[in-house]
Amino acid sequence: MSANLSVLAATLDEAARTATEATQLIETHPDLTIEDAYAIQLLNVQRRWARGERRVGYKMGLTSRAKMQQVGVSEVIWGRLTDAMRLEEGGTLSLGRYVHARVEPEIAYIIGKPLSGEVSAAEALAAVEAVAPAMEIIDSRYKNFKFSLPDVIADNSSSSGFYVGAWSKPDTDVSNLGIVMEVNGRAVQVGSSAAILGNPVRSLVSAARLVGRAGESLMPGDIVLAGGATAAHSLSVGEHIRTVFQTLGAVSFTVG
Ligand code: OOG
Ligand code: MG
Repeated sequence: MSANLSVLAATLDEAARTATEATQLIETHPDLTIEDAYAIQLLNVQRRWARGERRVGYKMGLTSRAKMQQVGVSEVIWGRLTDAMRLEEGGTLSLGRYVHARVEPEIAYIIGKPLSGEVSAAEALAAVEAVAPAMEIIDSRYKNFKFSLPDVIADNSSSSGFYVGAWSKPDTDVSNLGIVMEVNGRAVQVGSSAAILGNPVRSLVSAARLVGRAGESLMPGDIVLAGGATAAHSLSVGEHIRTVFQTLGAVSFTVG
């Protein structure tokens, strides 16, 4: 199977680089396991590193019911972030670089102390250096944004970009913050950070466990995106997206 995994990885890497749709891997490989899928994800992140991108952290996915329902997959997943995915807050996003990009409100953590394996919420919080409001650009490479659990994991959990706003102190309470995502001034998604596993710190606990299982650790300086708090919004050219987070501030960009 391993020779095959690199062929499958190459297909997804090509789809991401050229912003073209790919067919779901399980259509041709119905036996693809979760383990295979994470192996494919790692192969493609290694390709990115080989092209000069740098590791900057992790993203958690499907940590809220709204997200699980929107994509029809209900397992917490994770992916890897590189510096090339970081987008300039307040800038213009070129939609042509993506297959069918969506945006979702997230909470970002920056890690101050290594964290891996089974940790308590208190231990996870103690490892946080700062928290910030964030938005993630997700762009499933699969046709119609439709995928199975192994498909989405192999596709680096749809990760393609992220915006981070101003950092706040690590003891800022982000357990239940109101969130409003606006498109051209009109609210399109309204929610709370509590939608993220009841408290976004639980996403950090899951991140430590899941990356630990893969032999990795959340490291000082790493950014961790806790997962979308609401369903994602499909982007169109001309939209100004602004998400306001109670007490943390706002994050915005324009779609060009
Ligand atoms: C999968 C990625 C999920 C989140 O925050 O829940 C995700 C997808 O929706 O394409 O990033
Ligand atoms: Mg997300």
